[in-house]
Amino acid sequence: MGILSGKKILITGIASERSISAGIADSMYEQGAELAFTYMNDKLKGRVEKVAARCGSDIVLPLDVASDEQIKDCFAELTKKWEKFDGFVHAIAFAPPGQLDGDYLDAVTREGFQISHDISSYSFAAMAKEARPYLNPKASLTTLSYLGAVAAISNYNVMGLAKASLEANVRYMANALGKEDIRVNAISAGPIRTLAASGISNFKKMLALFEMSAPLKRCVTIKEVGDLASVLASDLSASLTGQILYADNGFSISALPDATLDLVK
Ligand code: NAD
Ligand code: 0WE
Repeated sequence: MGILSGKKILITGIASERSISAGIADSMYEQGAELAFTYMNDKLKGRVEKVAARCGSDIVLPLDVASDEQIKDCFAELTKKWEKFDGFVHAIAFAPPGQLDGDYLDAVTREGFQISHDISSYSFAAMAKEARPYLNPKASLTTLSYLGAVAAISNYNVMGLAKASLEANVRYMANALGKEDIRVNAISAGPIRTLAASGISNFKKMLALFEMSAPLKRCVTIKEVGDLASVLASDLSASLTGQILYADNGFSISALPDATLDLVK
């Protein structure tokens, strides 16, 4: 029996086998959860169905979080299958092309700012608003963040601001939902090669530097992030809410790693 047996959890954010949320789904399925899935558009439907099938699920629903109507419809459809459920995973981020490259002030625009905050932060609260009536006590909501929320990282630009907003959102949502015994947390993951990371300048170099610098001397895998997400969704973390947990092999606690000192003569 796994730590999630009897739990029903909705997974968003799968765009490929490499998606962090695919690693989360695999871990949660291994831990005995019943899963349902969303896909952003028809292009991604088949890929999500594939992950759903291997996780024993045939609940695959459309959800573009830019649309309030789609968010409403998604939970209305879900509750035709599940009267109540035990939480969801929000693994969604988007900044318009051009925002995540070069000098922050040159790149940022009013529209880029608005869209990235809407899709990457507001959508977490928007989903919680609609899911609320259907959530069981002890439900758990989890989102994905990145270190760029709390430190300036070249090229991450306006996404850093959107993640800072998302992390504050975690605290305000935890505060609002606590009275219903619903917990809200984020996992701040180290860099992982996914579609969201493809086309990012110097990503390969970032991974190499990460591997050298992190106390555990390796990159983070989607399965490792998935296993932490399973703990957050389970009753084994019943006292944990409003927190940002770092699934980063210790990278963020090290200020001057030996390996980077060796880069200088
Ligand atoms: P990914 O490209 O596999 O997933 C991003 C998902 O966002 C996609 O499935 C896409 O369909 C979805 N999405 C974008 N706009 C949407 C919309 N309007 N409606 C619904 N879905 C939408 O990449 P990933 O790396 O697995 O990203 C998942 C989460 O993890 C993101 O929040 C990302 O910021 C975060 N994260 C990623 C890394 C990394 O290095 N890959 C590190 C830390 C945090
Ligand atoms: O959150 C992210 C990236 C999310 C993302 C990616 C894209 C690429 C394509 C959001 N919007 C878009 N829009 C697009 O048009 N990550 C944590 C991955 C990531 O992105 C970086 C990173 C890391 C890590 C950008 C610069 C520096 C590091």
